[in-house]
Amino acid sequence: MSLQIDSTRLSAELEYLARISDTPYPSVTRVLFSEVDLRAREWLKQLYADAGLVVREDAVGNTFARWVGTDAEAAPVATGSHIDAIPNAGMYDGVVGVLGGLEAIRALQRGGKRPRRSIELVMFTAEEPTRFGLGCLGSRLMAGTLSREKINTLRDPLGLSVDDACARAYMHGTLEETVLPKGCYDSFVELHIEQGPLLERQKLPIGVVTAIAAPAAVRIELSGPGGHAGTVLMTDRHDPSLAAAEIMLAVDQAARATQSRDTVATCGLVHVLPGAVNSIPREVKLEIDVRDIDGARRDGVLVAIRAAAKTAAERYGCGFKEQLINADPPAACAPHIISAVEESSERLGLASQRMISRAYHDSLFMAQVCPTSMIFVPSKDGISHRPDEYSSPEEIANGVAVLAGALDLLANN
Ligand code: HGY
Ligand code: MN
Ligand code: MN
Repeated sequence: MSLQIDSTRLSAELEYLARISDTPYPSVTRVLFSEVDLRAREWLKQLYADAGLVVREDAVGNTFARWVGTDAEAAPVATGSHIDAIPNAGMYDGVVGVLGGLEAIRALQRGGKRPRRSIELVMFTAEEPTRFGLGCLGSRLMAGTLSREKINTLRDPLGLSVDDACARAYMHGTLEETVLPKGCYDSFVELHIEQGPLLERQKLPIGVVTAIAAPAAVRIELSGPGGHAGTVLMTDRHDPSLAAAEIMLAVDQAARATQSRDTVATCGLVHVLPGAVNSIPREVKLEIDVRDIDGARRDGVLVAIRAAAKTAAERYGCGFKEQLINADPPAACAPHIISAVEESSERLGLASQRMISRAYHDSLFMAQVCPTSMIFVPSKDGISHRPDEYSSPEEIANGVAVLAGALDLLANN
């Protein structure tokens, strides 16, 4: 089947969605259930309706748009990604997998052949950790990996719980109902920008993901008496920002110490309170991100960081609290899904290469629901989570065509 991707329409939709944001174009900020997030969701549901898809939404806002196949009872094939964006991010992360997934379905519809299995486009809620500090909230719930007690510990910056936030966004149902039943999907394929430099450097149009790195995050809170920056003598100070500085360096050193290029770590969030130039810090909150394709090696780095943090807090006589936010296993992608993507690329004359994903994605959790893989398209200079994130219309259209071909293969197997 020769598929036509409407790249002009897709580009226009990407540009339109990029402007539904809390920061000015081309920067995108779209945090879970913000006014812009809700507006973007409504706009997407209209696009799904225009494509004749059957739409449903679960209690946390995961949205499902199904093209019903000839065998409506057969387990569907799914695709999808997220549209939420961390502050001052780019316009392609996640969105390419949602709008690109929609265009893949529309291209198959234009091909005139209804698939045997239904094809379902999923828009996952809160892939980014911005609001509740935990990434992949929607797909974790779908995979049944988020316990009620863990959900109850989550609070947003205003102290709201996940349940409160869902109620205020007029979501219906309970979080427990979001868990997908076993066998609900035959397979899942996510189209996503690479967010790294490898495909561009090797001049390759398509990446086929074989595994997804294991993400972990730790929150550390350091405290001290604070006080007047001018009057408290240096010998009397217990300044948590000094402990924090040592910990941030220890994070970097612990990752480099494994000597593997697959180990990465950073301290992406630093809050200093009260946050006045002439007041000695009273509290410093750090959030640390550690990842590796090897779960055990990642855990070793976590141990080293937590030990260094405790030592630093003792050295400066600071209060010390730590909380492991998450430490997830890596995901292995399914060989037959990888082969379906490779076959689709080959049929299109597009070179592809197998690779790991260093970023996490909803596929990390969908791999616990059904056989899963991902399709990557190049990111200019490997840039992502920045307003200058970029993938060209042609690169995106290639990814959409490969996705459409893979969905067609999987939905008619
Ligand atoms: O952080 C990640 O890997 C993803 O982009 N949320
Ligand atoms: Mn992201
Ligand atoms: Mn993403």
